[in-house]
Amino acid sequence: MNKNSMKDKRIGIIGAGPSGLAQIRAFEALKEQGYAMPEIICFEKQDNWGGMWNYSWRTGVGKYGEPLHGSMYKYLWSNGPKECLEFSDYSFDEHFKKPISSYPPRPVLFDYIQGRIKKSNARDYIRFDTTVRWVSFDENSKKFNVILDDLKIDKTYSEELDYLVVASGHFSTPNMPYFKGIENFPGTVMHAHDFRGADQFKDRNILLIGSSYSAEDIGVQCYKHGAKSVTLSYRSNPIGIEWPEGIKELPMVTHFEGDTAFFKDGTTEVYDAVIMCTGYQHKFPFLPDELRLKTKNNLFPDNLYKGILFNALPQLIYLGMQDQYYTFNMFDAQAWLARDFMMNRLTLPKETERRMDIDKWLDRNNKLENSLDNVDFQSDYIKDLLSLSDYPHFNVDKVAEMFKEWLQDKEENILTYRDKTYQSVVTGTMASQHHTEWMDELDDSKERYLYQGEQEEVLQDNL
Ligand code: FAD
Ligand code: NA7
Repeated sequence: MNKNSMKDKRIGIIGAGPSGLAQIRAFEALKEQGYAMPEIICFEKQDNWGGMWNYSWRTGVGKYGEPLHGSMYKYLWSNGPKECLEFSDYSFDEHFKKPISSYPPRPVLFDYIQGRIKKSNARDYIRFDTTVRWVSFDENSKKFNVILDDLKIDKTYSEELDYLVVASGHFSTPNMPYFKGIENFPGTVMHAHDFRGADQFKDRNILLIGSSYSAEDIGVQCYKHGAKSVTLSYRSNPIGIEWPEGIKELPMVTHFEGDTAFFKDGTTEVYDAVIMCTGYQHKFPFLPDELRLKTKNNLFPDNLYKGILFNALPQLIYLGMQDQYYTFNMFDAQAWLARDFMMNRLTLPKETERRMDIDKWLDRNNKLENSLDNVDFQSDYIKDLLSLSDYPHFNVDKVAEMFKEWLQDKEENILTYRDKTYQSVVTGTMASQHHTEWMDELDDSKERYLYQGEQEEVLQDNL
């Protein structure tokens, strides 16, 4: 292929979170091989990159009145082993220059994400404080028209683009169910999206609705930081592990009367706060009906060929729209393939054949029965992606094994699973043990995390 053939094309990326940054990195990797780059513009509504990992103390709206993106909170530690998400072209060893533990806190992973992208001129591609308002596609010119707001100077303008990559995330718009009587609940009622840390729930009796990642982690965080009692209320299935005294699971709430919650099994209990850990909506307010991905949170959203290319219009690409076991390395594998498609390095089969491929994955997705099946499914999906691009291969089977061990670790002890260590499939390095057990570690700062304890004090004293 002619290495200059794409240089007049314009590519837009919506969002500079891990998925959008993966897309930029994928192009940079090709540039290093001597390819002329198309014009790349990434639109990011926040004032920094990192997406979810860019913590905000705000709730509701950002400083320019846009819906606040972030759902992460203080004291958030990785909820899976870092060895399961490691970039295969930028290892933890390369970034931190020493082994670190398997479950770093948010600021440390944020630092890692930035390390890879800071090595290039990625920032030059990104327009911060810029919200995508509306997208349309012109059938004649075969181009997208994207309407944007420069929030800082309050100016609306538009861009014409040949390809559009939607990397705007899907854990930001709350799914907020209604329960009869909740409007009269006298205490705090919030969605997990607005939870910013466990401090305010010290000595409180809290009720979490949901039985997935958010309920599990917010429940454990509140327990760790001194909540009086934590109750998780499940709709379909309980998490079903042996909880420590002070955390329990009950079936679904039926209704509230004042500060009392009534549960399906007849139990009633009084609470100080209710946190809806009821998941998120895939929400794309900037996309018209015919271009919008419409899906629930699952491992293979419909209508995306290879999980990324909108089948009716492959020039429209979605990254990271799946429910996630794999995260950063999956976004990379997707972004490399998307890049090859945009660079004419990948020839697509016909729409009907693509549809058959999608159906094959959907069919298998429908038959998944448990978390172990889910891990195998997403692992096979990653292998499929890796077989189609030159993203540096990694041992996916080994990562799948680690995910299964992680599930087991959590089941054995939800309070200590983050003290376990795993081996990198990228470098072979064994993670180190964190200097403090997770339950005793109340400081999630990078400085504290990277501090080497007495060893470092001795070193400092000798300087
Ligand atoms: P996001 O990180 O959500 O980034 C999307 C970006 O798009 C944002 O920067 C946003 O501002 C921007 N954007 C959105 N709309 C617009 C618009 N209209 N115009 C311009 N820009 C826009 N993953 C893990 O691997 N480990 C964990 O421990 C972990 N914990 C999590 C905890 C919580 C509470 C949540 C919510 C998620 C967690 N995740 C975790 C998953 C996390 O979502 C992914 O790791 C990752 O952030 C997804 O990257 P993304 O780029 O697809 O989306
Ligand atoms: P998930 O994983 O989508 O889970 C949502 C949970 O909320 C799940 O247990 C649902 O029960 C429950 N839910 C959803 N709607 C309702 C209603 N109407 N009533 C009661 N319960 C409901 O979202 P999470 O926030 O836990 O995790 C998302 C990401 O954030 C994840 O990647 C983490 O890393 C952090 P169900 O089982 O469907 O019956």
